[in-house]
Amino acid sequence: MLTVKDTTADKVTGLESGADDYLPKPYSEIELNARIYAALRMKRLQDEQLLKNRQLQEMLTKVETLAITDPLTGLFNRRRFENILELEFKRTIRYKTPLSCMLVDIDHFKSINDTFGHHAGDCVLKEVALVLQPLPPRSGHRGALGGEEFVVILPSVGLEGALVPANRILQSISEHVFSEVGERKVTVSIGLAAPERERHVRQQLAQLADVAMYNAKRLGRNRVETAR
Ligand code: GH3
Ligand code: MG
Ligand code: MG
Repeated sequence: MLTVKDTTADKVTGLESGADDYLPKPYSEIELNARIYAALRMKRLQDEQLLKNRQLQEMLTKVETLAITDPLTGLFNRRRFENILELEFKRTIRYKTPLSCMLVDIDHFKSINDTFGHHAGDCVLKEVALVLQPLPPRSGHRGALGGEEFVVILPSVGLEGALVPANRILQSISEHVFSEVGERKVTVSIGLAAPERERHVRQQLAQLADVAMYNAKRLGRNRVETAR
């Protein structure tokens, strides 16, 4: 700001109204240039800092995404699963809406590995995720829990309602032709559980689904069992 007003109060008013610097007239051109260059130096430092902050933020976002993603399938991982389950559980209790949890475990996966190799096993895992992804309901949260276990959290869907998508998954997997395992059919066993109103805590829900899934194994695999 260049002005004829040059009392201290004038300078303060000028700076307070947004001027970065203040020179009274008559001014010296040399001083004006020196002050402009000083201001440009500050600006460059600020710009560099902004850029650094932005790069840092991008890196943080990437790391955060990696931390909640299963590297093989791209689905969310166990950590994120716990998180979503907790959020959905709270919602269920607050709004008294249903909720169900589906645990999907590949049948005899060890033998797939043993027969076709670990790489083929990995391909099967990826393809199971691809089959799961587009199946209804769209609101279902799909995750990979590590190993050969998958999970689907179904907000606003009760135990009866969850049987439909569960059977759909069962059928889609058993009909899918997997690329690295020749003629071999791949099946899954599914355990379903739903919280009884306000009685179950979050961990119990996952445990119940696990028990139901093991019942499905015990009863012959390639089937859905619900926890009652
Ligand atoms: P079940 O029908 O009872 O579930 O039998 P299963 O063979 O599927 O179950 P089990 O728990 O005995 O074996 C799971 C196998 O999954 C053992 C392990 O080597 C394999 N596995 C775990 N994680 C991975 C992975 O990321 N990639 C591959 N290829 N194999 C994995
Ligand atoms: Mg398993
Ligand atoms: Mg298994």
